[in-house]
Amino acid sequence: MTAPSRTPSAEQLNARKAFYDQIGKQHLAPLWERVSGLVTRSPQPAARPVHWKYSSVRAHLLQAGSLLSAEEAERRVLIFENPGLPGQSRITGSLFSGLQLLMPGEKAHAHRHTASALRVFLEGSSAYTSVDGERTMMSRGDFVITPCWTWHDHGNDGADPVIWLDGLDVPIVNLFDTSFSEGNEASQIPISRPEHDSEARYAGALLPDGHKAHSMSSPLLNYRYAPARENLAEMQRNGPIDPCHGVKLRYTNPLTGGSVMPTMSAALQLIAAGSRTAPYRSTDGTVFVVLEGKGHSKVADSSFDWAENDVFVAPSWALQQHRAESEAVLFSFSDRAAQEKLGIWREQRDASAS
Ligand code: 1HN
Repeated sequence: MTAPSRTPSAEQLNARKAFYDQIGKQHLAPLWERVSGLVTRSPQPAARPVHWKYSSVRAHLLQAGSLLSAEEAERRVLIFENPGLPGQSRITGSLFSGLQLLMPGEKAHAHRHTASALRVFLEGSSAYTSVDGERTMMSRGDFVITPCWTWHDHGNDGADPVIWLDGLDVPIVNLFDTSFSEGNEASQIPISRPEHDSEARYAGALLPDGHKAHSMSSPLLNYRYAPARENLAEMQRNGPIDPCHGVKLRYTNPLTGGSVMPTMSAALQLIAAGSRTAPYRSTDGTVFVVLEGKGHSKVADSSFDWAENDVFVAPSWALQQHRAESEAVLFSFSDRAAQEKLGIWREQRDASAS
């Protein structure tokens, strides 16, 4: 037990203040003045719940398309910037996200960086991304990964604008001061493997005999929407339905069963028309992308009415509850993979109790 503390006199407080000023010049600070802000009872994210309507972001993105080329921009992306983290290019405390536009015929130059990236394809056709010599054509809802330090370039060979969502672990890489990046002489990396080769090898419940993992990321480049969507529909028919999530599938590295990349996790869930999920929270600030349906979410004190392609954020430990007006499919991603490796990830499934 600590002895009851006496209230310090004005004189004592002045003496302490003078002391803090004095040691501050030596780059020292008193923990006892800081500890409550450093070690909080529960997460206190600066990131706020936030919702972007696709129709308005899309209009701005197309406007960007008329103002500069993909070549000039290198990546023509409008950043989702969390209003609790102004000017920091972060959608949550640990993640970057934005929407990328490629106009017909445009290409995005090859480069690589230590940040890992993921993409969720939203709109357009005949677009590809190429990762370390394998090209994959992307369709709506496809989930594509670009692991750390892999060469990647993109292109739109179709007749319409192409839009996808990018998610990167840039704030994590920068927290550790480990950002490296480089461009390539070639604007496109030569294709060294047949298109969709990784799907042939890794997308079934089979693996190449004798294969050994040589990376911490999944060898599968493109997780197709169509089969995942069918799986959700069947799970929905067969049950059971999870009270907090509806039916939910996590994307995994087929070699390990773990997350697709070391820092980021992704999932796909279906919420039946007219149903409502139970209050839930977890420590991984999560970005939701609406792939199908219309609905409503409560995140902490905020309420969002969402529709197809909208994006919304549930910050760390914020209570979340979703209601689907029509059958809804939500893609989501977060830094859960990193938190689990560090042993600090938590969830609360009966979250209304507290
Ligand atoms: C990046 O390389 C891409 O390759 C997209 O498409 C968004 C945001 C920050 C840093 C690098 C891409 C990015 C990015």
